[in-house]
Amino acid sequence: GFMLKVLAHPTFRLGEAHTTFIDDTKELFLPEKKPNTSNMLLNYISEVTVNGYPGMHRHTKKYLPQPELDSTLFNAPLHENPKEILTSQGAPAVINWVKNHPQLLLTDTTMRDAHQSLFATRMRTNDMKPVIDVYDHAFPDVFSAEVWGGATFDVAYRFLHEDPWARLRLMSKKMPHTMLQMLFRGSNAVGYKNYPDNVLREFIATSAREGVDVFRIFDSLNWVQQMEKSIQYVRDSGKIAEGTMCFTGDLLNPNEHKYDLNYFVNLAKDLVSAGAQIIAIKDMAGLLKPQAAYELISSLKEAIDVPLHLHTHDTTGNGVATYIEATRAGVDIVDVASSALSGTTSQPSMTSLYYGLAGNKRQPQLDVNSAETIDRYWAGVKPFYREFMKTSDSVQTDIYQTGMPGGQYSNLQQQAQALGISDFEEVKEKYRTVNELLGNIIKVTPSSKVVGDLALFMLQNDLDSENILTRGKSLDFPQSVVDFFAGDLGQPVGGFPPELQQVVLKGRTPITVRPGSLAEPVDFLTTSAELAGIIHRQPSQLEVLSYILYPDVFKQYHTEVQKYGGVEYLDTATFYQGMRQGETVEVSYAPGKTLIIKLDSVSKPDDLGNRTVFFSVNGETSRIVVKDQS
Ligand code: 3PY
Ligand code: ZN
Repeated sequence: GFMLKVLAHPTFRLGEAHTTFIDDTKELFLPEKKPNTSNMLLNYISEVTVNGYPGMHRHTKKYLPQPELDSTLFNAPLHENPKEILTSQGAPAVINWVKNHPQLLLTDTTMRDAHQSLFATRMRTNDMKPVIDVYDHAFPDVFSAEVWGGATFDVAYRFLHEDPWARLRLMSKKMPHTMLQMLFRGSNAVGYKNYPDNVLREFIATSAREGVDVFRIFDSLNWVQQMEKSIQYVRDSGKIAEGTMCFTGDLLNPNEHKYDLNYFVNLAKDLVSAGAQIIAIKDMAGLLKPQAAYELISSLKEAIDVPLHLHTHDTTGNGVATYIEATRAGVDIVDVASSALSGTTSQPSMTSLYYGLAGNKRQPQLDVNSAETIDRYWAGVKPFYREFMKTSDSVQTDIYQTGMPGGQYSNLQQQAQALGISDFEEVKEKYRTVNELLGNIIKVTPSSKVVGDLALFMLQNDLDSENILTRGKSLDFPQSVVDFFAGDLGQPVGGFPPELQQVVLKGRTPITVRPGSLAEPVDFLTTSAELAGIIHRQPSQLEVLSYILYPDVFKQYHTEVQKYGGVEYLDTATFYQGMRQGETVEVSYAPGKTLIIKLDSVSKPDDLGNRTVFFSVNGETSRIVVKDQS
C-alpha cells in the first residue's frame, strides 16, 4: 500500500525524488488511515475495463504492441547550440546567434501543438519518454522543441490524470541540450480567463525555473497591453520572450482593410517596444498564403531588427509552400512537426520542408535519418490515439473562408454533436456570420471559443444577424460571449459592435481597461492554506499555482490520484482500453520495480449492477468491484 501511495505523490511522479523528499513529504510516511491502497492501479484498470474510457470506443481487440525506439541509433555529437548559449551567456546572446545563423532554424512542435491539433492534446507523457530520452542527440541543431503550454496543461490534469509539471521536469532533465518552448496565452496564462498580474509573474517564474526556455506569448485579440506584463516577467526570469502576432485575414487581398501589412508592421514594432526579443507570427488557422508570407516577412525584416519565428498549420496543404516563401524572405525560425504527426490541422512536416529546401543555401541542418527514425516511432504511437482524431484527414481549403483555427475544428465538431447539431457545414456558415457580427476579430483561444459558442447558440435559438438584435434582448447569451463583450478578454481591434454589445450585456457597463489592472492580486499563502484544507497536507508551490489556474480540475485530479495512483505508468493501450480476460501487462514504476498484472476474469453484473474483476498481481490474487454503468 505504501509503495503505491508514494508512487502517486507528485514529487515522486517526477521520477526524480530529490534529497529533501522525505522532509518535504512527511505525510507520506505517516501510518495510513486505510491500509489497503495497493489496489489503486487495479481500480483504474477495472473501471476502464468495465466502463470504458470517456469518448473512447472500446475495441474488441486491443492495439498492440507498444512501439519501441532503439536509442543506440542516435549519437550525433553535441556542439554549440542555443541552449548552451542561453545557459552560459544569456538570452541576448541567443538572439545574436539566431540573427547570425545562416540556415533556417526549426522548432519541433510534435509534443505540443501537433498532438493538440491532431488528437485533442491526448498524448501521454509515457509515449513521449522514448523520444525525450534521445532527443538531444537526434536533433542537436533545432532551435527549440515546443513541448508545453497551450492546452497541454489543463488536458494533462483533466484527461490524462497526469501532472503537467512532472512532464516539464522530466523533459528538462532528459533534454538538457534542447531549448524547451511553451505557448503562453498572455494574461490568460494556460487558461481561458484573465489572471491577476502576480499570478502571471509567479507562473512564468516557476515555469522558467522548471525548464521553459522560450515563452511564446500571445493575446487572443492581439492587444499588446495584454502581453506586456508577461513579456517583462519572462525577461526578468532571464529566458526568451517571443512577442506574438496572431495572423488572420487575407493580407494581399485589396479588400483587406483591417489586417493589412501596415497593421502587422505596426503591431510588431509595438511588441518590440514592449520588450519582445523575437517576433512570432502565429498563423493558427493556416491562412497565411505563400506570397503573403513573402511580403509579410520582407516588410517585417525591413521594419524591425529582431528574429522572426513563423508558425503555421498545414490545414490547406499550403504550409510548406508558405515556409519556403518565408525562407526566401529571410524568416529565421519556422515550426514543424514529425511527419507522422504533421499535415492537415497540425504543422507542416519537418522532413518535407527539409527536402523542399534542397539546393537552397538556407536549408536547415537536420540529420534526416534521425528524423525519420523518430518519425517511425511516432507513426507507431499514432494508432493508440486514432479515436481522438476527429478532424478531417484531408486537406481543407474552406478555412480560407471561415478562418477557424486548426485546434478548434475538432472541438467545435464535438461540441456541436453533443448538442445534436449534426450538420457541420451549417456550423461553419454560422461561425462566419458570427465573425462578421463581432467585427472580424482575431480568432484563437479563447476568442475563438467566443465565436464558436455564439455560433452554436445562434443555431440552437434560430438567430441570424438581423433578428439577434431584437430577439437577443430576451435571451441569456453564453458566458464566454458575455465576458467577451464585457471587456474581460480585452479590447478587440477596432472595438466592439455597440448594438450587439448592449443586447448581450443588458445594461451592464463594459470595461475598457486591461482586465488585469482591476484584478486583485492573489494571496498565495491564503490560497495555500485553503488547498491544504482540501488535500489534507501542505501543498507544493506548483500545486498551489495549478489550483489557482484550475481549481475544479485540480481538485478532481487530486481525488483521482487518491483513487487510482500512478496511472501514468500504464501503457497507453491499457490506459485507454483497459484489459481483456487472460491478458497480462507489466507496469514499471521505478528502476527495477515492475508489477505484473494479469486479468483473470470479470464476473457478470450482480443484482446491484456490480461486476467483480479478478486479477493476479505478481502472482497474488486481487479482486475489485466496479459498478457497471451500461
Ligand atoms: C492554444 O492556445 O492552445 C493554441 O494552440 C492556440 O492556437
Ligand atoms: Zn498552432
